[in-house]
Amino acid sequence: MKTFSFDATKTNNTALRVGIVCSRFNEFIVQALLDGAHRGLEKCGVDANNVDVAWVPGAYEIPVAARAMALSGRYELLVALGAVIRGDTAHFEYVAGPCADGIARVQLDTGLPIGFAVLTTENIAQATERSGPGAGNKGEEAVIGAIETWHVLQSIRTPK
Ligand code: INI
Repeated sequence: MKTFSFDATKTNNTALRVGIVCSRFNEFIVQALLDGAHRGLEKCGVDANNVDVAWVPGAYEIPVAARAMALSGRYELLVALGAVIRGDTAHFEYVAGPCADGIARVQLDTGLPIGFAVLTTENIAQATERSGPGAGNKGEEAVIGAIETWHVLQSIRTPK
């Protein structure tokens, strides 16, 4: 029996190339998620020179940018960062649903792991809680989760 299980912070990740898609809507929250993502990359030992960040206007545009990054062949894994906050406009569902569905579709169509930290919250306080400098920053969690998933997929494809 083989078991494929990894602690991403204990694997060798220096050569991993990471693409991050950020949405500018609610930018102060997304910037805090990006700060968390950088902390996660550092904890996992990813070389900062191997990380690209693409900013799009809103969460609705994240899937198409993630798809372009995935199809470029230049990244082992991607991370999606955004903040959809219900109070902001009436079309919360029209943005949050397609964003999540689109990212899931890109992930399955391309086979690239995509860490998902597009917050969908009722208010700014909930979004702030999930994007702070300490534990529980969803950007940091998404990076570490995507790296873990990449190692699992590698092992499934080419078991040692
Ligand atoms: N985009 C977000 O990222 N978060 C939101 O909360 C949001 N709201 O509430 O409207 C939002 N809308 C913009 C959308 O993502 C697109 O950028 C826009 O519709 C242009 O295509």
